[in-house]
Amino acid sequence: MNELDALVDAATGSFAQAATPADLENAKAQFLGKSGRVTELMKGMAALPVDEKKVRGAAINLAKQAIEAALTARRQALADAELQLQLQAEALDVSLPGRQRQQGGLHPVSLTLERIEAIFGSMGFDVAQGPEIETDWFNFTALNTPEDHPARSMHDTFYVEGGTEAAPNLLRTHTSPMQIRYAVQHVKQHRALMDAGGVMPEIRVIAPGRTYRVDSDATHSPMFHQCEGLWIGQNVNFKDLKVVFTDFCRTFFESNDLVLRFRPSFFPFTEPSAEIDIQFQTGPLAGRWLEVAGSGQVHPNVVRNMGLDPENYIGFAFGMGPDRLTMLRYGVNDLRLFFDGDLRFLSQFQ
Ligand code: 2NM
Repeated sequence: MNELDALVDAATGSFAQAATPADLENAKAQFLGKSGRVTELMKGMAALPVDEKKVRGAAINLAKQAIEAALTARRQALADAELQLQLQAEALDVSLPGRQRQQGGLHPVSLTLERIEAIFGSMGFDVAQGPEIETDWFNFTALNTPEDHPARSMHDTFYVEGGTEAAPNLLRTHTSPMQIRYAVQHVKQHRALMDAGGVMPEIRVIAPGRTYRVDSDATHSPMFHQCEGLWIGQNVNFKDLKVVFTDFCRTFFESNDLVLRFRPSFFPFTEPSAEIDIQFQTGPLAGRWLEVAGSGQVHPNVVRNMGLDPENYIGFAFGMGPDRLTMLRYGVNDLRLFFDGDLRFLSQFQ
C-alpha cells in the first residue's frame, strides 16, 4: 500500500473512532487542518521539479478528496445516529389503540332536579338557590318552629361554628329557609307598589338543593335533597295547589292516570297541612299509595315573617324529596346507592 492510500486509511479509521461531532472535527484538523498531514504533504511538494509536482499534486488531491468524502460520510453517520437516538427517546407508537374517553353524565338525582325545575319552570315558577349553612332564624324561627321543637335538638340538626348561642348557625334541615329569603326579597322589591295601594305580583318559586339531618339508614342519608315550592297571592287556594301538583306528578312520572290524595298532617309552618300521596293505576307500582310530598297553607306567622299581611295574602307550600322521587322513578330500593359514588350504579342512568 502506498503512502497516500495509507493516509486515507488512517483518516478514515480516525473518523470512524470519533464518537461525537466535536471528536470528528478534532480528527479532521489532524488531516485537513492548517498543519494537518495533507497540508504538510502539499507543502512538501514545493521542492519537487515541475513535472513530478503535477503527478504528485494530482495524487495528493485524490487522497484529499477521499479523506473529505470519508469526513462527510462520517458526519452524516453521526447526525443519523443522533437523530435515531432522539426518535427513540421521543418514540410514539401511532399504531397503539387510543385511550377510550368515557362519556360522563349527570347524577340520577341531578336528572330529577333538572326535571323538577323544567316542569315547575313551565308553570311560571322561579328557581331559587341559596346558602346551605343557615341561621337559626331562617331555618326554624321564621318558619314558626317553637323553641322546644325536637327538630331543633342536636340529635336532629347539625350545628356548625360561627354563630352565637342566641343565633346559632346550622346546616339547613330543609330548603324552606330559602323560601323565606326569596319571599322577603320579593316583598321588599314590591313594597312601594303595595304602600301605594297596589297588589304584589304573585310569588311562585321552588327551592331545590341539599339539606342535612342527623339521620342515616337505608331510607335516610345525613345529606339529602329537597325541593320546596311556594305560591303566594291574594286568591291562591288548595285547589290550585292540587292542580299544579297533580300536573307536576303526571308530567314527572309520565303517567296520565296517576291519582293524588291529600291526607291531613301537621307541620309547624303550615295550617292546615297535608301529606300528598300518589297512586299509579298501571305499571310495577300500581295500586299502592306512595307518599311523595308534604304541603299546606302557609301559617299566618310565616306569611308575616315574609313581610306580608296574612289578612291580605295567602300562600301554599309543598316540600318533596328528589332522592325519593328518583328511587320511585327508576325503581331503586336503597337511598345510599345514590351517595356511594359507585360507577357501576351511576353509569346505568346515562
Ligand atoms: C313541606 C311541607 C309543607 C314549606 C313551607 C314553606 C314556607 F317557606 F312557605 F314556609 N316552604 N315549604 C313546606 C310546607 C314544606 O315539606 C315537607
